[in-house]
Amino acid sequence: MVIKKPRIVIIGAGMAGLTAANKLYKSGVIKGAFELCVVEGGNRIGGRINTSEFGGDRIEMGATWIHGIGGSPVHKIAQEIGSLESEKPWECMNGFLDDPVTVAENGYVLNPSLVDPISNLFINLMDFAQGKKKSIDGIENLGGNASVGSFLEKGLESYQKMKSRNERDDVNGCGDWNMKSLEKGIFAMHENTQRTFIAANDLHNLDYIAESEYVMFPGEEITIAKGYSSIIESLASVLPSGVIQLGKKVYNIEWRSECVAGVTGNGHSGSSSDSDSDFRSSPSSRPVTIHFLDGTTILADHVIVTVSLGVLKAGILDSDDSGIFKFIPPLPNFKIEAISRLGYGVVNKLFLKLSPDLYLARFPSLQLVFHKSDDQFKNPKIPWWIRKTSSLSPIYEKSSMLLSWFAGDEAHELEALPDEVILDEVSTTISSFLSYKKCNGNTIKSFKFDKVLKSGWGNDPLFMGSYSFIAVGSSTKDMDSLAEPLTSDASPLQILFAGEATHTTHYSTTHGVYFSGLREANRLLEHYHCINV
Ligand SMILES: Cc1cc2nc3c(=O)[nH]c(=O)nc-3n(C[C@H](O)[C@H](O)[C@H](O)COP(=O)(O)OP(=O)(O)OC[C@H]3O[C@@H](n4cnc5c(N)ncnc54)[C@H](O)[C@@H]3O)c2cc1C
Ligand SMILES: *[C@@H]1O[C@H](CO)[C@@H](O)[C@H](O)[C@H]1NC(C)=O
Ligand SMILES: CC(=O)N[C@H]1CO[C@H](CO)[C@@H](O)[C@@H]1O
Repeated sequence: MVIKKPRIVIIGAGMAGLTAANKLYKSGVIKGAFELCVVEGGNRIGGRINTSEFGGDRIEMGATWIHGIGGSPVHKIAQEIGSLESEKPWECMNGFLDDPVTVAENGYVLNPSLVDPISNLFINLMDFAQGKKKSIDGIENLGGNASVGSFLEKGLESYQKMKSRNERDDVNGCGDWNMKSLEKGIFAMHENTQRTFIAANDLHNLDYIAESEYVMFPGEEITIAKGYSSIIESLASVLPSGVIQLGKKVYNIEWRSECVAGVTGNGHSGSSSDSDSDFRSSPSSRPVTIHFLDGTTILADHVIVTVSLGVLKAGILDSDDSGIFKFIPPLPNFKIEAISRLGYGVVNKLFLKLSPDLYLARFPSLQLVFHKSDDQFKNPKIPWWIRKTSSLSPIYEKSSMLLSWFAGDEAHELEALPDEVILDEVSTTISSFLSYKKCNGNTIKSFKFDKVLKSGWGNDPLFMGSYSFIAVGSSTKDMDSLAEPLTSDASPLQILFAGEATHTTHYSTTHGVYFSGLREANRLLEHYHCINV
């Protein structure tokens, strides 16, 4: 009789799944220790890494930056495979563009002497919240707040109090703005940039304490010349064809919950441990059965789940069993609670190609300051979904391809709008912001864009959003709970969890994802080394 090798199935061919597959293949499969396959619901690998072409440029629809090259495993791979150089220009090849032009609604170009003090205040406040600074000159009573949003609000208030600002302080030549409203507008612009970093609709929902627990890698932040997908392809290249199966959308996962023994799950009530009515009379030798939407099934000894926190949340909320990612029996309570508490939001990128007759000299790296939505001076032609956009910039110097980032409700709306509406409303907005050019005798009647491309992370059922954050009411402990494997005495390590939302200090980033994939691969490798396969 042939003894069956243990079978490991990885759900999801994003960064987490492919990192784990790469490690398990090199350290286990080629030694004959077990079988491996990766099942992916979409028709491509990469997940939230999605390098694309648009208007002749290589652009990133998802992950864009290596957030700090010092110690980053993603940077190391990119270096090793020669992905950091290219003949063709690439998105943000010059880093963050210098010398942005800041314009306030209705076309007031702001002097850096107005913008910089508020930008510095914002940076100082964030440094304080992140524990990099112990005090801020002239500002007292910081900290002790529940959310980053309320902390920032208080910081600006203290600043304006210190400067004795009031509504009557004019700003020279900016008719419908006064000093107080202008400072608020500039501050809000920075908050809106922060929303896109965090994927939070509202910074009042971002936990204050967690902000200081997050770890950034040191060094420059750079983009990848040959595209982020080159990292993915490199990880996948060790796997023989057939290991990755595309178009396999998981519907539900049947596992055996008898004697659930969470590694650190003591004190959590394991809801499912006593409800084990579905113990089968002649159980298969493999404890887990994965059911796909196409009606097929795969049996497995171990499953590494790497689907997004958004997909896990949708599975929990989906009470009418409409076929979104389910566990049977349901996950233990402590996991359900962690999944529910953690924050997960939408960020989308919008690319716009300038009309050829408008290439002009050079489109500026534009920072946008909007009136508050209840301000009497606000321009009624600018729609609400553009009012929290903080910038519109060429993707590299002199490029005619422009990029804006959107978060939260605005990012959702962007997905829902037809391309023509986007083109029309952005043109109107930018034309009104840049109408100042008229003053220079250099009349620009309207800014026209030819083509538009936007990402769609919020509505895609394979993602349901972009990345996670620590919401008020949750903590990084919830990420540990999420990372805890489901295991039982009879069938150890049945279900393991990797992915962006399972790393407590580097969540939301590709390098955090990489570490989580290695962590789960190593968990299985250790398990099998112990019993000397
Ligand atoms: C717009 C945007 C910008 C970003 N910018 C950056 C950045 O600059 N720097 C950075 O470090 N990170 C960035 N990120 C975050 C980064 O992309 C993610 O953290 C990372 O790619 C997530 O990898 P993952 O493997 O955890 O999940 P995923 O990439 O989501 O992989 C999970 C896979 O599971 C599949 N799947 C889902 N449901 C099912 C199912 N039912 N059956 C089968 N398969 C399923 C999905 O199709 C997907 O391929 C960005 C993300 C977005 C969306
Ligand atoms: C990935 O990129 C392609 C374009 O190459 C795009 O059509 C698709 O919508 C992108 N996926 C998401 C979720 O944005
Ligand atoms: C939740 C919390 O601690 N909020 C505090 C934020 O800071 C202000 C000003 O110090 C306090 O009044 C709040 O209680």
